[in-house]
Amino acid sequence: MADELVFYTNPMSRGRIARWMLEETGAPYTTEILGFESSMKAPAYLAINPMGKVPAIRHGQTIVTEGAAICAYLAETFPEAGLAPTPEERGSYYRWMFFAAGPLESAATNRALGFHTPADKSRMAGYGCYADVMDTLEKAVSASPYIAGNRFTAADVYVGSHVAWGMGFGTFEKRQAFADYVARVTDRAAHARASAIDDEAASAMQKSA
Ligand SMILES: N[C@@H](CCC(=O)N[C@@H](CS)C(=O)NCC(=O)O)C(=O)O
Repeated sequence: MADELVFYTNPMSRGRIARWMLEETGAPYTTEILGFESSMKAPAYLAINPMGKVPAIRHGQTIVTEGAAICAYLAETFPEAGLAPTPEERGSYYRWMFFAAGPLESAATNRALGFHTPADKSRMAGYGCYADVMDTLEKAVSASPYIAGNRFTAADVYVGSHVAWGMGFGTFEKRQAFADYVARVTDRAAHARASAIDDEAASAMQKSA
């Protein structure tokens, strides 16, 4: 029997990245929706993710947290989906997935919170400064149709989600290359399915609040 796959999320969160990736795999999974101030901080969930944050998955006895790790784990665990990198794609795949999880996420979050790296201290910050991160991202999404080459991989689920969110929430500059990349990577049935599921769950939560 296949290992049970359980997805812990909130539809108004980075859990949407993992939902998209789960839908891409085609693997059956069950969803546990958690409330931010309630079940996400309860002992049962803290045993899964001591950070009290979503997303997380449990696959059999294996727990994976962190959106990027979930994307990479699912791509390797369900190779039939064809979203893990080939040897030729591997370098760019990991490079840009880690870039998005580290420098990109930190630069965008700090900026949104009003923190700007002092020019003489950018050497200390892993992301240097926001402007360099945006310029680097633009080069990365323009170098090839997809972030790791000529075909869609799990790295596009992760990087594409960040770019789409950043543009939507105004934490990224609105550059044409970003909009074009988002349009390319989100034009997929799994993305549409995942969005519909989370939109419906979000509206049900809002109605019952
Ligand atoms: N580094 C984590 C961040 C996860 C995260 O911050 N999730 C937010 C929602 S978008 C959360 O669960 N916040 C609840 C809280 O911190 O109380 C990842 O990339 O998955």
